[in-house]
Amino acid sequence: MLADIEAKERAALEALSALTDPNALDAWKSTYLGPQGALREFMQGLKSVSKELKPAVGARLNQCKSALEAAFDERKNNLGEVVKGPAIDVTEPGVALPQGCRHVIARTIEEIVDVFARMGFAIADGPELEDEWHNFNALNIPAGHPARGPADNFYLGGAAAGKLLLRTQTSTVQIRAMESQKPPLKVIAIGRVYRPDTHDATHYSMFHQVEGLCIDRGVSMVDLKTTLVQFAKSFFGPEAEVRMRPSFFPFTEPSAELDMKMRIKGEWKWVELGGCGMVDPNVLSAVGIDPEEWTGFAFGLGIERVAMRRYGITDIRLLFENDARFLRQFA
Ligand code: FA5
Repeated sequence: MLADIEAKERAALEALSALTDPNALDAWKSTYLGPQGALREFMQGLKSVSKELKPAVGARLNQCKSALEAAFDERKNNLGEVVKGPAIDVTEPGVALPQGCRHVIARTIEEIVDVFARMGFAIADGPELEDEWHNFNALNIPAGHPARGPADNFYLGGAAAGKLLLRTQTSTVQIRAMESQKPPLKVIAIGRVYRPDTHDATHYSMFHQVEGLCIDRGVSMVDLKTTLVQFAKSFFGPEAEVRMRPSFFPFTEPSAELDMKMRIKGEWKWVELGGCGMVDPNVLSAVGIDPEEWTGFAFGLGIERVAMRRYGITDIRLLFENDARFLRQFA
């Protein structure tokens, strides 16, 4: 019987190594290791083996079973790998992953923050979803003012509900900063603002603004202009200049439109960047700051316009189309 076991084991191992189809593995297993398989037959034959030989034959059968099971497991793993695909050649050059880059607006924001931080401005923040107090009332824009109309604002639930809207300007953060901090204070706020403007080369319905606010004793227009001149020179280079044209904003008095002289395609031109002025006494009173003791200046610039001028981008829509070929140019 020992010779038969030996022969069967050899036959089983040869059959196993000849297998190439993983689906044939199960058939092999039931032929040799299954309940009706060859090994089982030997086990049943053990009954008729003489008492003296039984322990040796039993031990040989157990050894044969372990050997076949181990060989089966190994073959199964090998065939499994063949099915998964060809082995990886680690010496092949890899596939380079495309490298991303920061968006030109994100970069511009970082550069603006850097310049104002060096001038001693802290960062203030506020929500994009605002109430009427912060977007209008506290900014001296009373009920019934045309700027509060539904054509100029994204109200939630329609103008009639009129409680919450997407902020139209970062000037809302002026109010939040003055509500939460005592003067003197010197902050900038950067963020998204929303207006139902028709999209064209210089207008978008969502864009970014940088707001500046400085409240102290004896602050004047001279401080405002000095700050903006310093910003222009640090950001655009020593030849940059700013100029102010008289304008109107409900929350500043006097108010001005801010132009910067920039090099556009090699030529120096005046470009409008935003609004500015001295904080209106009504605004200071609305947040509980005594306008007899404190004065302040504020400004608000459109960041897309700054970036467009700086990088010679002629259409604002390019900034929001997410075409990687366009954006990669400014990496
Ligand atoms: C304001 O938003 C005032 N809050 C600015 C201000 C702050 C004045 C503090 C005084 C004191 P204005 O609506 O002009 O002002 O917008 C400021 C700038 O945002 C514009 O000069 C322009 O650069 C940019 N801007 C305005 N509308 C759009 C738009 N639809 N798309 C892109 N940029 C815009």
